[in-house]
Order: sequence, then structure tokens, then C-alpha cells
Amino acid sequence: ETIRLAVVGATNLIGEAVLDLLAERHLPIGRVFALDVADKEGETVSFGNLELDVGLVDEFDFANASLAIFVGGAEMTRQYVPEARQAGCAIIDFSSVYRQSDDVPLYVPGVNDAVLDDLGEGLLVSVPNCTVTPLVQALAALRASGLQRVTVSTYQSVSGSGRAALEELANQTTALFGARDVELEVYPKRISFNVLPLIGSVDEQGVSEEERSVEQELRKVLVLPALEVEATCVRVPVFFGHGWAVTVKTDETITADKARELFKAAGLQVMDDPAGEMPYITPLEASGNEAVWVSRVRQSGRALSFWLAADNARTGAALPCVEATAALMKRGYFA
Ligand code: 2RA
Repeated sequence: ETIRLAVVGATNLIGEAVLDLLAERHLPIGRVFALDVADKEGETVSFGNLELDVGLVDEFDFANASLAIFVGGAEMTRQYVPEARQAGCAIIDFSSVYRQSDDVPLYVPGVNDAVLDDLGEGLLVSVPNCTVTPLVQALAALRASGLQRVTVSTYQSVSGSGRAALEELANQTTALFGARDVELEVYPKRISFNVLPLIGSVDEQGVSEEERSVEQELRKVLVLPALEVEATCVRVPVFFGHGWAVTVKTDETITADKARELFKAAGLQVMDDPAGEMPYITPLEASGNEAVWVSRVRQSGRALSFWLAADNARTGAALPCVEATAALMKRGYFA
């Protein structure tokens, strides 16, 4: 039984990565609708060796699709998910809109797969922020030792802000050598050869939107409402690939060797050989593949520190959407 699947926000970096991964997985998909907003009409996107014409989400009848993957951002989700559900279409949503809704599962592959069971008709599954999924996959590998407190600094590439941010970094970088002024359109300050210690808006405690997202989504996915989380989210002049510097305090001691074993057993890639050929992973090396990489594992008492790197678009965002699609199909929701 094949399904008819819509990708909404198909022309952005995550939409393209979703289409790539769907094509690579050879899932039983009978028809793919690539949808986006009006100014993208007439564009084409690749789906394996096919070129799909981008259709207008505004004119699409969601009754024609059994499943829609929304990766077009909060505004597009708010505007079209209700009507898509009304039309009987199942939804996988990668936006902030439903992540904290009590009745909506927040799915991370390999961490809480059971949240996809018994969802019934008109299912809606939310996928966490790309800064959360790789982090929670690493933390879940350690949870048997009791997770008490997570302190994390993130080093987030500009692709997390979309295509315009990639262009802004490139223009500013070349301008530096050409000594010409460039507009600050995406970020309030120069991002080339600089870091910006604030992502998103700030609340009355001075905590950023991105930091709140890490805190709240870790707790929801791990079902640890009392987990202490301190996050500092920083934008860095990297095109693709987020980095995380993590320290987790656990109830029981975990040695660095034990942690590396647990990470490997959970399917993460460990590159942690400081004296060797491949001493650690960088976001550049992590980009373009689907692994969550771990380096710099150190223990200090009951605190374990490590470095993570993963492709934010492919691994942090697109992969969980595609894994959710495969998992829902396997559960027979579209039979
Ligand atoms: C970012 N995680 O990196 C956020 C949204 N993609 O900007």
C-alpha cells in the first residue's frame, strides 16, 4: 500500500533534506506533493532523480494526501495544519507550534518511539527543534544512570536561520576581503568572524527562545519534568552543522569509557582519540551525513562532559521527520 505525501515548505533547506532522505529510503510513497508559498510557485525541487514542480500550499486540497510533513515554519503550520487535519490528513510538524501541547507527542527516533503508538485518526506528531534532537539522543544513552542536571552551550550554524543567513555569512566574509559594506538583514550584528550569544527573542528572565526550547523539549521528550537544564545558545559563523558542549550531572558515576560504550550502543558515532589521527569531530565534518557525533568525553565525579556535532538540517530536522514517516507507516496508520 503506497501513500500520498505532501512536504509543506519544500523549497527551504529542511524541505530539501526531507525530500532527499525520503528518496534515499525508498519508502512506499505513491505520490509526493512539494508545496510552498506563492513566491516559490514555479520552482522545482529534487526528489531522487525526479524534479517536482512546487505547488501552492494555498491552493492544495489536503484530502489528496494521507500524510503531510510541515517544515515551513510556525506561521505556515498555524495557517494550514488545522485545515489539513480537517481534510483527514495525518501531520508530522517540525515547528514550535505544537511541541509543548500536552496532547501532541514530541517524537525523537530511538528515544521515545512508543509515543507513536495508538494515535488513532487525524494524528499529529511534533518533532523537536534541530538543536534538541541530537542532544536528547545523546542524553537518553546515559539516562539509566539518572539524569539530574544538564548544562549545555550550543554553537549553532547559520543554516539554522535559513538560506538568507547562508548568503549573509558568505557576503560578509567576502566583503571583509573586498572591504565593502554589507547589509545586516538576518542578524542584528555581523556574524562573519564573530559569534552572536543570542538566538531568538528574550523573555523577562533574559532567557532566549532557543534556550527555553532546549529546556522544555528535553524535559518533555525524556519525561523528566524536574530535570535541571541550563542552556546558552550561540550563533557561530559556520554554514552547516551545530555543535554542543554538554555537561550532565547524574545520580550514579559514569566513567568516560562507559559513556563511550553507551553512546555507541545507542547508535551515536564516537570520534574521541585526542592523541590519534581523528582527535575530535567538527561541525564541518558532521555536515552532510546523518550521524550524531561524540568527542571529548571527560568525567569529573558524577559530572560527565562531552562535545556533540551533527548536521542541523539533515540530522537535527529532516531525519526525525522521515523516521517518523517510516515509523507511522510500519504501524499501519495508512494501510
Ligand atoms: C536554529 N534551532 O538553529 C534553530 C532553528 N532551526 O536557528
